[in-house]
Amino acid sequence: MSFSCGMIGLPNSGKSTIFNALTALSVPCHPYPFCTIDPNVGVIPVPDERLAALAQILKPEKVTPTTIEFVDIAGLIKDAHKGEGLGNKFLSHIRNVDAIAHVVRCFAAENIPHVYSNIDPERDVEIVETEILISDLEIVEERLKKVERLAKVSKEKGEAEHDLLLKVKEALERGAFVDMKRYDENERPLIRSFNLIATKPVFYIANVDEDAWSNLPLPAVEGLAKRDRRRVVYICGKLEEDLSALPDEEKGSYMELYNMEKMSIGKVIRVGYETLELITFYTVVGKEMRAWTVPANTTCVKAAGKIHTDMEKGFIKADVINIDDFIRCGSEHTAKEKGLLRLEGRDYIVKDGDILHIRFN
Ligand SMILES: Nc1nc2c(ncn2[C@@H]2O[C@H](COP(=O)(O)OP(=O)(O)OP(=O)(O)O)[C@@H](O)[C@H]2O)c(=O)[nH]1
Ligand SMILES: [Mg+2]
Repeated sequence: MSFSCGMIGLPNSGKSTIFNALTALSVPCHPYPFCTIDPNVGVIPVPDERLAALAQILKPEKVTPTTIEFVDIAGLIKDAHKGEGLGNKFLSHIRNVDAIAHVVRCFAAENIPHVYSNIDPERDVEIVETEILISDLEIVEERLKKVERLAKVSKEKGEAEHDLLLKVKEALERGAFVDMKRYDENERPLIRSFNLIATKPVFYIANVDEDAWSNLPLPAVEGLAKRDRRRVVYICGKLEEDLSALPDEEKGSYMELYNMEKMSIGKVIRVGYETLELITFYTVVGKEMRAWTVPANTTCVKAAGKIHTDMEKGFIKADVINIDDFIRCGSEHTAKEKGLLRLEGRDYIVKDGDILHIRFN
């Protein structure tokens, strides 16, 4: 199962357009608000230069990159919690994602109405996030009621949850996303079980005009990113959607025309991936080379379990070599000679870029 990013933003901010560019699919996006009603879901390979470099050396028959899922949902407007627009119930489609991509409209385009008439990233972000906070508050309040009812039957039951719900409620009422780092390791799983959106890490996707490239970065967006300590990826959604539909050999000349060195979709995927605080490890088994994703601080035995439950159950040891070392040495043999191949046990914390060879019973 892939880790996932839910896309939020105002209607007509370009969520579906960017989703299309990411997935090279074609879901409808039209210049009228609330074009998306049901969610669009796409699983996308994560671009990985190290994996490509390793493939150059080993030339395996099959290279499997790791993936990330993007979920494109309907747009939110002010007072969605009171039923404005499509309301806020559709947010349930992104309650289980791992991170949030907030698409912010920075392109003007007079023929595409902006729900609040003019371009104003700060105002738009505030509107969308306020609706998220209100929707989360509704959930927290419902759950508080339930826990309070339960407490009448058994005093201890639900006490910890009650305290935690109050803490989270207070944060939401302050108008801020919940900083999960402030909670300890025992509290986090319980908070996650509330399925709130405001506890997930966020990054911004600033959707800009084609002719805005030379004026980047945009001060209003940079201000938001700095204030919220979030990363930003600039993209010209429409242009990248069009480019993604072209054959590779034609892309280059168009990109030159627009002074683009690289498409931004790769960066969107990469930043989405990095926002999740994940690490990548690799396996080379038989004819297949493969990248895998696990959260940072995963033990070797758990990483083995990601590949196959039998590997976790019968785990003995793992041969470990860093992918950059391997690429630098050019072969496993040279890496071994230089002492770069290590034998690690079950509690070893897997590092980003480790190539693992699991020995198991
Ligand atoms: N000029 C320009 N138009 C864009 C850009 N990105 C999206 N659009 C257009 O804006 C309109 C709305 O885009 P969508 O991707 O449907 O917007 P959305 O955020 O998914 O909207 P809802 O589904 O209604 O919430 C479409 O006509 C797009 O072609 C852009 O970067 N520049
Ligand atoms: Mg849409």
